[in-house]
Amino acid sequence: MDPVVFLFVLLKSLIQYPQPVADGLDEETRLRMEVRAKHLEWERLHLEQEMERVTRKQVQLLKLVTVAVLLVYLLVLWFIGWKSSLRREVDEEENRGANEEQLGNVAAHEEGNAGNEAVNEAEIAENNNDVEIAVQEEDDFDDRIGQVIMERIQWPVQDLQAGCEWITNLMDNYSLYFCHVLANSFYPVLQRAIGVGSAFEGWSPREQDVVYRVLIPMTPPRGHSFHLELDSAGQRQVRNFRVRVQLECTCTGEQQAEDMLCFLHHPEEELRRNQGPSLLDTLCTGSYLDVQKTARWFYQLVRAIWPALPQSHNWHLVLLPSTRSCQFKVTNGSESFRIEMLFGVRRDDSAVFVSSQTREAHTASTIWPESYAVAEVEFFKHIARQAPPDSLHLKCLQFFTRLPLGFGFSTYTMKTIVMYLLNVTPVTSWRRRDLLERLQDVMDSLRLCVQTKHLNHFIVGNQRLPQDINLPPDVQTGEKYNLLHNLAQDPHAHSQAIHEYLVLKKWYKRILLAED
Ligand SMILES: *[C@@H]1O[C@H](CO)[C@@H](O)[C@H](O)[C@H]1NC(C)=O
Ligand SMILES: CC(=O)N[C@H]1CO[C@H](CO)[C@@H](O)[C@@H]1O
Ligand SMILES: [Zn+2]
Repeated sequence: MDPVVFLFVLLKSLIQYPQPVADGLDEETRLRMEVRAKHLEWERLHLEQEMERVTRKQVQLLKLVTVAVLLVYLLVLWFIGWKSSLRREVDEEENRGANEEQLGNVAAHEEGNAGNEAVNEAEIAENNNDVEIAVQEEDDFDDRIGQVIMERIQWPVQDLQAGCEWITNLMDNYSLYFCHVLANSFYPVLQRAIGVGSAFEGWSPREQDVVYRVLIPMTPPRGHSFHLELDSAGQRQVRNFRVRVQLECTCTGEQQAEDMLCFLHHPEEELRRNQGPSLLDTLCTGSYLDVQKTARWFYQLVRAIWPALPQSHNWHLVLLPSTRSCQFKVTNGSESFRIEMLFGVRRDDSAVFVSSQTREAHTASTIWPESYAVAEVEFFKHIARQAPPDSLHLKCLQFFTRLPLGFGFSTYTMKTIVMYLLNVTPVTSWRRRDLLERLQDVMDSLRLCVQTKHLNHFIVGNQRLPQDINLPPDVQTGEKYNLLHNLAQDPHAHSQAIHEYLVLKKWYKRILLAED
């Protein structure tokens, strides 16, 4: 077996260490689990020895290389220093000579000086060349390291950009029909879908089953208004909202509309006979917009419109179950895309939404958690606009989000670390020659986070975000929250995280320094 694969299998078996045995278990099971635990323990010891041996060898190798590079570097520096001190001596001598000559023959002096200048210029140029060559050599060296690392990592084969374009096209097609179908109704008005999540940010932790996520902003239909209410009963870590739907008078004023009856001031009988139901009677529970009802409505729309789309000729639509979003897959025999349509309401004019997406398993159907997905995708776009085309920041992120698959660090933790680094390092320092340094930055940051049990959310309370990402004031100045709060609260989780960090570090070194 390939040693790397072997290690990974071992690691996985370690992570799936059996849970504490419940009291009711029979003796045989207990025995079997004990044997298994022993076996795992043995595997762990073996693994540790293997790791130690490998790292010791690699550290020695690394030391040798470092010493060699340092020696060469010192030699170059010494050579430059020697040459420039030599030049200084020569200059001083010549200046002294020139001064003496000045007293004598002016014409001869001028000639000599001109000659000196020419010589000096040539020498300075030569010295500059030496420095440039030294810097260039160092860059080349780093670039080769970067190249080796790039070749060593097995990058997933995926064309996210083509996928995103296809999905955007599909959503635009859907959008036309949404407008058409909903024109005279009092359902939410659906705005253009916004691609969010890893695929639209340009990276993805998984090779198969990339999920293309879009968020569809909803605005109130005629005669209605939305009011976002912070739900204080929620936990501190997640800010939950409810969307209160209110009927507005359309007799006069801003909302005035000729082709509809006012929900507030026309007799109920007339409304029932001549006009569709208000949003309160369709997708709401009480006076609050209901996520699950809205999701079911989305499913109906997606299914009903599909046959009308040009894509339906060559592609097959499969709806997938979900209570808080609309998930489906489209397949054409050789290729398939998995799509998740989330929906939400924009907070003011900002990049923050309240959305149907949730991390919690059981969220009441009228609860809309605050979502920063759009702000994050905007951050990645902001970086992409400024970064050179050969920037590897997304590869760095991809590397680290694939690496801990099966480890205790979430992809969101790794993404947050990379976002922080992107925000403080110049966008030009993510090229191939900087790769080793940037990867090391991520590892160092992760170590620091685990040590201090602290990693703030990247969006909430971050006042150093790029100006073009518009946040509501309460989010911008909001209380920061610690994504690693569980490490701070649970000592066991903390020691587990330290252990996982150490394993991850060995794994990381193993990949970067692997001997062929
Ligand atoms: C499926 O779609 C992909 C990409 O659009 C295309 O390259 C491929 O030829 C299609 N396959 C079939 C069987 O139509
Ligand atoms: C209006 C619109 O976006 N139409 C697009 C629908 O999809 C086809 C191909 O899938 C495009 O060619 C259209 O431009
Ligand atoms: Zn009215």
